[in-house]
This record gives sequence, structure tokens and C-alpha cells, in this order.
Amino acid sequence: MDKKSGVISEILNEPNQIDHLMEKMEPFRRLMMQYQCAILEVKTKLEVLNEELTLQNNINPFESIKTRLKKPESILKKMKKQRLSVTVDNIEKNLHDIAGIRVICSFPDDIYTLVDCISKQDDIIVCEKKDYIANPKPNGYRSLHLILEVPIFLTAEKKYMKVEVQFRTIAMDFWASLEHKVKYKKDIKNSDEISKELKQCADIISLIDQRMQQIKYEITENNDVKS
Ligand code: 0O2
Repeated sequence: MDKKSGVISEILNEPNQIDHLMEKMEPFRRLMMQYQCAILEVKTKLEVLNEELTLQNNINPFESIKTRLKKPESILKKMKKQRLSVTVDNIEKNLHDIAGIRVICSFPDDIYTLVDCISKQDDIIVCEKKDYIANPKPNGYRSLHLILEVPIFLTAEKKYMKVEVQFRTIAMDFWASLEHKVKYKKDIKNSDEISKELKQCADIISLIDQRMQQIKYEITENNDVKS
């Protein structure tokens, strides 16, 4: 292992040594620490928005927020898949989902409100936006993905870090969790049938999300008229 450049390709074929070597490799550990800080920054921004919007509307725009740092094994797998040499520089340049946040909302409109508010913040750069709610994937997958760049302030530098934020409703999350399990399970006998069934469920879930949204509007409007 070349400690200076951060080349770690030698460990690719030695999975049992990955954790041990990763722990010892300072540049990699530093990069992971920086991604963890970026997660904290974006999570706090979203929580601040949640607090304010809850006070304004009496309804919290998100139900829960989950964060994760991509595991070393998954990073290596993705680098290998992209046929990239495994250096710390290459990891940072090519992988945009090392820092991940998932925001689970009750209603689709809350997703767009949060996306709009966070995208407008002047220290945030929106590098990429994929709206799989407006344009669902052929399998029925719905979510809105952002790749954000956020500054972190370290002892001797300010550095912009990428964070992937996925926004979905509770119902979309329920669907995606099961579909993810099916996707990674090998040797499913009736996989075509299951895919068809999942696609139908995704469409039903989308309709329910829209109807629940409509009911929420009606309740809010009626309350506004009374008060
Ligand atoms: P995992 O195991 O969840 O981390 P990229 O990440 O940019 O290389 P892509 O496909 O261009 O890959 O990005 P995209 O479409 O924004 O998808 C990124 C993530 O969204 C995926 O990460 C999944 O978490 C989720 N996702 C995308 N499509 C689907 C889908 O059809 N079903 C489910 N359940 N989740 C999906 P990973 O790394 O692929 O997987």
C-alpha cells in the first residue's frame, strides 16, 4: 500500500483484511470523517427547516431522517465495477453517495417544499437532481434524489463535500425497502411475476399518496375558512 497517494488496490482481493487496512489508512479515515461532518451539516439544515415549517403549518414535513456512511466493502465494490483504481482521490472524485441521507415525508408536497428550501440556501450547491416521483423508473421506483455540495469547516480548511439526499414518502419507502430485498435476493423462481406485482403496487401507492395529499388539503382549507 502506497500511504502517500492512498492507493489501496492491493487489498481488493483480500476481503478479510479490508477492515484492518482501512482502519490503518489515515487519508481514507480522514475522508470518511469529512463525509460524516457533511452528513451532520445537511441533517441539521433539514432539521432546522422541519422545526420552522412545523411551527408555521402545524404539520411536520418529514416523519424521519436516516443517515449512513457507505461501508468500505461497498466503496471498493463500486470502484471495481467502474474499473477505477482505488485511490482516496478517485473515491472522492467518482463516488457521490458515500454520504447518504434519506428523508421520509408523509406527503409528496412536503418533499418539494423541503427540496426547494434546501436548494435555495446560499452555501449549498445542487450538483444533480433526479426526480423519480415526476418520472418514475420503469420498475415503479419513486423518490427524489439530490446530490448536494456542502461546506464543512475544519481546523485549517473549508472544504465542499458531496452528500446524496433521497426524499420519499412513507409509502414509497415501504415499497423501495421490499423491492430492494427482492433485487438483491438471488434465484427467485417467479421473478417476472413479482416484478409485475411490485410495479402494480407502486402505481397503487402513488395514487394513495395523491389522495392522502388531497385529503390533507381539504382539512387544511376547511380549518383556514373557520379561523
Ligand atoms: P444501495 O444499495 O441502496 O446503496 P449511482 O449511485 O449514481 O452510481 P444511479 O443508479 O445512477 O447510481 O443513481 P440513482 O438512480 O440516483 O440511484 C441511487 C440510489 O437510489 C441507489 O443506490 C438506491 O439506494 C436507490 N435506488 C435507485 N433505483 C432504485 C430502485 O429501482 N429500487 C430501489 N429499491 N432503490 C433504488 P445503490 O447504490 O444502487 O444501492
